[in-house]
Amino acid sequence: MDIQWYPGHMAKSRRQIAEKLKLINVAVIAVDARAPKSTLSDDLLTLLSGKACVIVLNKSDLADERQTKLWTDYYGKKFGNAVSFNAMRDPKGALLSAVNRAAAPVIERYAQKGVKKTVRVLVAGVPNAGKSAIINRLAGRRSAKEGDKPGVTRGLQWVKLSDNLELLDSPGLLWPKIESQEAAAKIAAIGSLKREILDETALALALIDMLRDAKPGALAARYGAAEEGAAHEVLEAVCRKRGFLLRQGEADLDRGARILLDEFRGGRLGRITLERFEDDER
Ligand SMILES: Nc1nc2c(ncn2[C@@H]2O[C@H](COP(=O)(O)OP(=O)(O)OP(=O)(O)O)[C@@H](O)[C@H]2O)c(=O)[nH]1
Ligand SMILES: [Mg+2]
Repeated sequence: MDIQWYPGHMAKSRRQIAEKLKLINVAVIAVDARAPKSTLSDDLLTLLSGKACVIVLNKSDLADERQTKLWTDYYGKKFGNAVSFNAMRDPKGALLSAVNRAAAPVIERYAQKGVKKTVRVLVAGVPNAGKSAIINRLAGRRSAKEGDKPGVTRGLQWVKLSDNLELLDSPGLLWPKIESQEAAAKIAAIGSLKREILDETALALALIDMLRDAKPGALAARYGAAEEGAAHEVLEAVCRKRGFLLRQGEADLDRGARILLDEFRGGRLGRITLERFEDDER
């Protein structure tokens, strides 16, 4: 599978974020807990270098709990602050504390001059990671537009939490050059790339391999089909089990692919992390 992914407007979004950086005291970087490595962009880290950061492993409800803990601990040590989060459900306390911890030195500096500082927090990350949902959770209201597809947030938007805390929502960012097709496939599998730019059948075949590696037995348990053999045989078996057949009795692979992607993304195959902490070379 060959993924090409950098739409023209992303360079503009990156520029818009860069223009606002002077105002920003803390950067909340939203990564997807199902792919905590591939969704943490080096390009974004470079853009934000020097800022106090909080890494949020969002959508933790869809990821393997143990893996999320390992990755959160690791990022906490590496970047100072990291929390796992479910923007649909979790109370905001732990994340707010992490933001306040990250902001503390700035607040302190201003306090010494007798000034009460408004802390400005950028929320950034790959498309569809849940940036707007995180903001809404922190705000306790639907201030930012959310949606279950990438590219929902189009421009920068300030959301005021209180007199001394403001959040900046931003459009999802990818980076110009794909370093690894493997990472790109994971980013695609979790739903951070637009459907229109993907060969979904090829992606579903790649996802079958990822799933067999990340959680053996998950495919068999969900679809009642053998998960050994070539990926296309597994997809075919899924189609047959679900009755996705074309007129001549052939498996409707495109339909099966779409369902598999949707069900994985919706957590129907269980809580799965595609990047095992133990496997990573650090
Ligand atoms: N299960 C689950 N779903 C989540 C979580 N956070 C966000 N979502 C859902 O994921 C989808 C994407 O959320 P958004 O907040 O729009 O994501 P975003 O990062 O702002 O996306 P863009 O603006 O398109 O870059 C929405 O359907 C959210 O309801 C989470 O922690 N768990
Ligand atoms: Mg958004």
